[in-house]
Amino acid sequence: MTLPDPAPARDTSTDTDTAALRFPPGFHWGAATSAYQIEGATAEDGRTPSIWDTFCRTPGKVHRGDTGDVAADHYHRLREDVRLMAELGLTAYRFSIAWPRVQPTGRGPANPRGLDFYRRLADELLAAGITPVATLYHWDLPQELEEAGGWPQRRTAEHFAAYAALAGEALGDRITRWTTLNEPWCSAFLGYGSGVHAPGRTDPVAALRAAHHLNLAHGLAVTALRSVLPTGAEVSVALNLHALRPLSASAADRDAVRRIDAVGNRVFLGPMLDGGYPADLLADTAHLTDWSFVHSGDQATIHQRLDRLGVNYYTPTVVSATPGGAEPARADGHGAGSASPWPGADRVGFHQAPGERTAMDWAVDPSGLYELLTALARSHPGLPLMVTENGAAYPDGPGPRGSVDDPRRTAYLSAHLAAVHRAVAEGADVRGYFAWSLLDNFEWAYGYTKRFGLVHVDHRTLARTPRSSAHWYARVARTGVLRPPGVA
Ligand code: IFM
Repeated sequence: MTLPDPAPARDTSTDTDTAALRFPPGFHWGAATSAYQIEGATAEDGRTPSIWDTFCRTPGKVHRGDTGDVAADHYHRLREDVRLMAELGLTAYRFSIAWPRVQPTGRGPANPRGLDFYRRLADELLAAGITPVATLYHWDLPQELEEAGGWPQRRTAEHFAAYAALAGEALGDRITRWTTLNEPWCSAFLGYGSGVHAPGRTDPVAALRAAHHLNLAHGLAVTALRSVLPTGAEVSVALNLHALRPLSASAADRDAVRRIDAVGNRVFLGPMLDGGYPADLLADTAHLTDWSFVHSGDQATIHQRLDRLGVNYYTPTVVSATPGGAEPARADGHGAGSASPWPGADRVGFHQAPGERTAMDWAVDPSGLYELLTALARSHPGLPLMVTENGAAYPDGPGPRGSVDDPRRTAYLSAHLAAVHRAVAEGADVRGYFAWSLLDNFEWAYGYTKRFGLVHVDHRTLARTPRSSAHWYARVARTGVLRPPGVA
């Protein structure tokens, strides 16, 4: 995909439309989570370790040595959490299925107790009038598959397709909205490139191989799901697309944008939506690999019709042709690392976007979301879009009366929803919005230090308290109308 001709970086943090905005009827109002970040119960009912269980126990990888062992204890509080969702007026809930819970070790037969948890979750959601939206892979590769080579190995894609068929077959009577992968860019380039995510490898060629096998896994899984799901079921993928800005209008900075667009966006959009890897990506990485791991027929396997494309967005990325600025791994928002997560673009510099920042140090800039949605609507007309993640970390906790006031999160969500509305008004077919996240959770290498929840979780007692942003979001979800924060 070619992003719109990028404009030089500017402060767009106040680009918010403050009039009351009505969303289309049937628009999904959701919240999203992922298994390892909230479930806990990592050693219960037959679940085996994933690469994140191992990574958390590797000294120095995760802040304070935090783990997902308990997380938000959602595994034991499923009913309470669905009740909360109903109180918040959610019409859809996006969660992920833990591969090592439903198919321990990543191969072979299903684990009935693992499947049962997701059956109960889906049943509770359906009884509350909330549409379940399941993601098959949100980064928790069974450790045994990593030991057999992980995503750089082709077999992992084949195992993933078998897991997709198994999950679809067992749960497809209740769950009809499926997403193959969440943010495969993070799995490939943070997991195998910069090493700031599990499994923590720092090998650019392994990262490119992983990206291809994640693409292949997606294509195989779409076919596998469609062969077992009822007619009318929807299949999608959720990509964290980078909204890119050059530091200046110079030709060199614009070329840096092209490089990052290739290895950040088009490495997935190309094969999934357009039927092949972009020529400039192959050229940029030719000194690293000849891409012979792409076998004949792979591109056709990956290029599957999708019912939705999920877009995850938090902040824009500002790049220049000269190294420098913020550390690359920080500027792309996922922790500092010594190795680059960008094969073929090592000499690109990353810079902070202007404007207010969240607790992740990410600039608040809703115009990036608007640009991504309108660019996708132009480049892929007829493909419905979903905002599958968007949100902000702020540390706000309970005040003296026990309530949690988080006006900055409300302002963030409101401004981004206004950007979505603007894209819809200009013709983008956006079918829903999922706030990240329902609950405060395990924020990967940051451990429990970053809080993204609409609902505050006391990590000691595990008590849940909806923040003021949750009450505000509930009003928007119930009415389908976005009013400026503070206006009833
Ligand atoms: O918490 C993560 C999530 O798992 C994937 N998308 C980005 C979120 C915030 O960093």
